[in-house]
Amino acid sequence: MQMTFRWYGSKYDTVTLKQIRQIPGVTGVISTLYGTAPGEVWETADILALKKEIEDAGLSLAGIESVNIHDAIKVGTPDRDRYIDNYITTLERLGQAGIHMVCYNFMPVFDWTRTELARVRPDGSTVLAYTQEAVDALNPEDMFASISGDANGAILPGWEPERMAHIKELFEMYRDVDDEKLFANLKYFLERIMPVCDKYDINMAIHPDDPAWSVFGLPRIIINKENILRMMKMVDNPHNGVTFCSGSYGTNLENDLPDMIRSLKGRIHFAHVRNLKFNSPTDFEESAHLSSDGTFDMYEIMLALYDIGFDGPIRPDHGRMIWDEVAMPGYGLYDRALGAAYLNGLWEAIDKQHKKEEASK
Ligand SMILES: [Mn+2]
Repeated sequence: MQMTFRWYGSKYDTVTLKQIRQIPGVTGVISTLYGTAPGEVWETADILALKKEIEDAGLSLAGIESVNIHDAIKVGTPDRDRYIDNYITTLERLGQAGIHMVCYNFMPVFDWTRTELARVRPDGSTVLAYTQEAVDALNPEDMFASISGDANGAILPGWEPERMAHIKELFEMYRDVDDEKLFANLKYFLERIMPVCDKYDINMAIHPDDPAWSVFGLPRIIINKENILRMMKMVDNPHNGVTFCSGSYGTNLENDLPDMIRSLKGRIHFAHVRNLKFNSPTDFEESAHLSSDGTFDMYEIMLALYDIGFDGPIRPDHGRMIWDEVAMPGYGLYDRALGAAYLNGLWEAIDKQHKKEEASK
């Protein structure tokens, strides 16, 4: 595996590449052209400039998170082919630039959903949190207002104000889209992009829906083992793979995370590893990465990744806001750096133990 760190670009991120370079064991950056809208073709010059900036800082551009999917593709409107053509052009250009992993998601209307961006924990840190009760009490239009007001001035991924201004129309677009239609539209999209992925060896890594269930009556399909295996099978190409995000699949306590990882051997192209702390099955908050601070056994998650021979980029995920840092919620430097160091520590211990056992056989 390669330990990486998500970075939004020097125009948007409070964290610098120099700081990332100084986190022990972090060698790569996961980035995007944050200013582009879903459906736009990425300019080669912009891709190369991003890559060069990262490489000049002594890091590698280990993959893109995300190239977002236009709603026309998810809904399956008559003009979807135009947007898929644009997507293919972007993939072509990324492939030509030597980029081989692209994360994306297929969530209708909203990207990840939280009801609080700064819940105070007993240690004084603040974290993103979710309660089903709060979602049930809101209508979708208010959701955006409630989430954007608390973002430390940052634009949250998937919650771009330009899109959210049209939220009523977006909901209208998805009115007739159920799980089956969404699966069919995903299949159509994947079948069209696989040739360019084969040509340039680009691993597509779908990010799970977060939380892993329907919100506001919208369909959500990338939520559990059954559905993700269905997706692998319906377009059975190794380039059709997943981002294994423990914090997203983990929102549903019925998801057995190590078991899911093992069932996806060979198809996990990117890993987001973080912990959650559940206060009840419908109330969770993001905790420190350490097992004992949350609900998940992080050792078992890393062991499962090790056992399947995972060799793609991995990154710590949302962190707590600590030490008075002001940054995009979830995306400060300090707690994610602690997360990277911890995950590297687990991996080193697992690897050394494994090699010792092999040597003594
Ligand atoms: Mn994630």
